[in-house]
Amino acid sequence: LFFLLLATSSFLFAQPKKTSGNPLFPGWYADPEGVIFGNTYWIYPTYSDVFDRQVFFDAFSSPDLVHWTKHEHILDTARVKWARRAMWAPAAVEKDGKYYLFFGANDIQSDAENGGIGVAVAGQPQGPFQDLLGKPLIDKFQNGAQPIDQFVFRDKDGSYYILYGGWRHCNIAKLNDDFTAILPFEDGTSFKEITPQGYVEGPVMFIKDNKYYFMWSEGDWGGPDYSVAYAMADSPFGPFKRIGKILQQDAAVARGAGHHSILHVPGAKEWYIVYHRRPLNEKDANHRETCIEVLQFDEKGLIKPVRLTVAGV
Ligand code: FUB
Repeated sequence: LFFLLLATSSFLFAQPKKTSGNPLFPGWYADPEGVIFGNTYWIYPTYSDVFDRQVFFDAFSSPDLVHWTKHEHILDTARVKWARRAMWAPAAVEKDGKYYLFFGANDIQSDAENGGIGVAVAGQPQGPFQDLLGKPLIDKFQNGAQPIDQFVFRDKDGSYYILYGGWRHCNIAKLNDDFTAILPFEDGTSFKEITPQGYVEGPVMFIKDNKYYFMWSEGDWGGPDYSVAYAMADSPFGPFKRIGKILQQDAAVARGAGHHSILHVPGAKEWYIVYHRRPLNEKDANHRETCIEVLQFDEKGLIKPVRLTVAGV
């Protein structure tokens, strides 16, 4: 009787799973871009295959963060003529019924090389995506910012901005209506530097209670101390006041926690941070897994430190 009661009570009081747990899905998936299209959660990560090549993207969709469907090869280098090698760190956005995937390619180290940030478009979130321009949208260093790690942000007035930048520089630029060009600002410049203190790469921006939150990755991307920090401002152009780190390695769980994005259903109580991290026993720089945690704010709107979990909640 005791065991029957125990089994019945644990059934009645069992909490429904909130996510599929960490990692969210198997495979070396990094730089996860989490985004909500309609009633569906989507994640667009970088994929590193067994040869450490990053020549195509898979995407994952879920109605509930628990059950995931994998969408294979939504874009690959064969469909992007100028992408000779690695494509990574996608940013996804829906506009006027079309789905856009911004990505970095070729990892250029100077303006003499071909590559930078490209844009692909599809009629549905699972692709297949096609290269929109036949060339990069941003192919040069501006203000010292390497054209990688882009994030597309929709401001309150409906304007779209692209934030991007490696090499410890972050730029913001205004996108035109169909994402085929960068629009100059009123002062005639096209790129404004908004690098906050400590910034390395992987910018993310969102608005909450009229405040602009700017988050980024810092530390060495291949090392254990990779982490996420943030700043706040009253405008997308800053000035951004650094608040501090909120996500970092936990020697008991995983190392190298960084390159993240945010999931929040408008009006819902829950906020989530989607990020990658390295299993404790992994040494390969590209062996990173996509994970999720709850993101919480205190009464002043400051982000509380995030705990790395195995359960993913
Ligand atoms: O995946 C390649 C690089 O690793 C990204 O550009 C960085 O943000 C880091 O996550």
